[in-house]
Amino acid sequence: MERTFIAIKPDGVQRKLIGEIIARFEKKGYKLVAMKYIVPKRELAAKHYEEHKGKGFYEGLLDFITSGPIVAMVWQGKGVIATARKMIGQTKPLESECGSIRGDFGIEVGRNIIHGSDSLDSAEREIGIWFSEEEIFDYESSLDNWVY
Ligand code: ABT
Ligand code: MG
Repeated sequence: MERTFIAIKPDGVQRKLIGEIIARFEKKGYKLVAMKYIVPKRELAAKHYEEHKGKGFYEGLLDFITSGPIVAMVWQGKGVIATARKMIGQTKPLESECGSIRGDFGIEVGRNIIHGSDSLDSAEREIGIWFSEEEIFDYESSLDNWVY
């Protein structure tokens, strides 16, 4: 089953959006298979955002993402990588559709609330950075038959 890495960023946590965001993914039918609440070390954040190294916003981005607790998660289900990106919205909240998380709750690109992997490659890479195999729990659920 497909998996993606989702993180509620420090602004999402501070703005009390944890429950709202998790509820959206649960109600969609996706399964939470891993979760941790941490203040990321700069080294971890740098690995996560290595594709942006050298860009003007990179150091500020690392300052921001390491500035407080985040909720790091792995969500599982059919089409979850692309669908999570749709549920999240565009990088710039003001360009995001209403109904998406950033469209409903965000304004600034540097305060865009949530992260979601943008491809199968990045999902696998990011899950590997944030979680070990033993921290991921795939479990049988009686609801599965009603979602699929
Ligand atoms: P992430 O989910 O954080 O990866 O955002 P997304 O994939 O939608 O957008 P990308 B391009 O990966 O941006 C990563 C973070 O960098 C911030 N950013 C990006 C800026 O601050 N200025 C910019 O011009 C761009 C392109 C937004 C993203 N995260 N935050 N916070
Ligand atoms: Mg990205």
